[in-house]
Amino acid sequence: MKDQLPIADEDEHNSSEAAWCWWRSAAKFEELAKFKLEMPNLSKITPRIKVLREMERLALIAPEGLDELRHKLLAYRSGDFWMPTGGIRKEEMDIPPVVTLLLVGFHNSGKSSLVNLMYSVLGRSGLIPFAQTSSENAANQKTLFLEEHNVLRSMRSGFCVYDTRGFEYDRVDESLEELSEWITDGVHHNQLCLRSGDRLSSSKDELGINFLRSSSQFANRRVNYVMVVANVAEIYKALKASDSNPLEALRQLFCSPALRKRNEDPILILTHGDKLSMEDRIDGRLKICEYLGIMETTGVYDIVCITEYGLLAEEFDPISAYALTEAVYRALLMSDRSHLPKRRIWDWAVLVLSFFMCCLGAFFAFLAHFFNKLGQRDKLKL
Ligand SMILES: Nc1nc2c(ncn2[C@@H]2O[C@H](COP(=O)(O)OP(=O)(O)OP(=O)(O)O)[C@@H](O)[C@H]2O)c(=O)[nH]1
Ligand SMILES: [Mg+2]
Repeated sequence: MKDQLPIADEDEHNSSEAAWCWWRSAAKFEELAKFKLEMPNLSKITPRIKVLREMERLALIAPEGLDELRHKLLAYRSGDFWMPTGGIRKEEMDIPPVVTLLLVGFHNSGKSSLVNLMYSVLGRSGLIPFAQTSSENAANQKTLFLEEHNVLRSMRSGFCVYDTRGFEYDRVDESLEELSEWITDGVHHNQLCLRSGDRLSSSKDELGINFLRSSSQFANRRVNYVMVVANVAEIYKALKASDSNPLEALRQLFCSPALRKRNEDPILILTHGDKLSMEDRIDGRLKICEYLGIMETTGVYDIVCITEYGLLAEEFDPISAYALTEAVYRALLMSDRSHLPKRRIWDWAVLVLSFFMCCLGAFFAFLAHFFNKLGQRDKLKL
């Protein structure tokens, strides 16, 4: 592994390497090297330099770190990253058999492409597409069902990833309601995501197939962690055209009460960065993080989801491959930290008793109101 910050050197880097290390010709990159040589003056480390440093960290770790992290994920069993706290044993915790990671984001942000990249990087499936991606001009290809993916392609897999239907920028309220339902009620494979304004399929056969597909015989999963996928190119271009709606919609999604229940930020994955110039790509990330009120280098990953035909993602873009693996690893760490203790008989008894007391209270309030009204009517008659 290289022991110092690699600085762009035309002779050393072939063209494909230059493509993954896209940030190395940034204006501030030379400054980053200076920080490495001198004692860093922390006040001079701007957010832009922090992003460059983070990208260099990924580039340094990626070649050896990818295999290591992939093995950790292959060996992972639900609850493995749980830390004993509060004097409670692991058996007393409510840990699901399979940890569920939910991918959410706006239409065409790249959720299904990200799932395919996970199969390629983690399940070593080459380029077989498992999730249906949308082509920009074919509306009927968008994801309409929730899909459960075992991206490691292993029977012992300790986690699964859910691909969801994309939200619309101009219907954020409806999207947040749908998200809240997924988080509260759980999700299952092939769950149909119907929205007002959807034209239901007229063909009887298709209706039958849709009904069977969405059968609730599939296991219901409690959502353990959420990853928000955002199209940085779309948001940044809109901002440049003085349209802040996509960014505001992303903020509402990212900060929605449903995702705040555990008081932790979801992981943010920025896709489509390859459609921007290098400076705009960094600028887009900074603007989004600033608007969302999050650190530009913690829990945020810039991942390009497309692969060149015939190449595994890790050969084509090892840094995106590593960043994706780290994002999944981080999501599992965070979800294992958030398990709650199992409910015991006593907890259930208290819950039932509180419910009963509430009902009783409501009943007496109703009686008081009723007799009060009756008394007033009798008084008027007298
Ligand atoms: N250039 C580029 N294209 C991408 C990237 N990620 C996804 N795409 C393309 O963007 C389009 C939409 O990607 P999808 O993965 O279908 O998006 P989605 O979020 O699943 O869309 P819905 O299911 O409709 O919500 C496809 O044509 C992908 O090939 C990326 O990082 N860079
Ligand atoms: Mg999709």
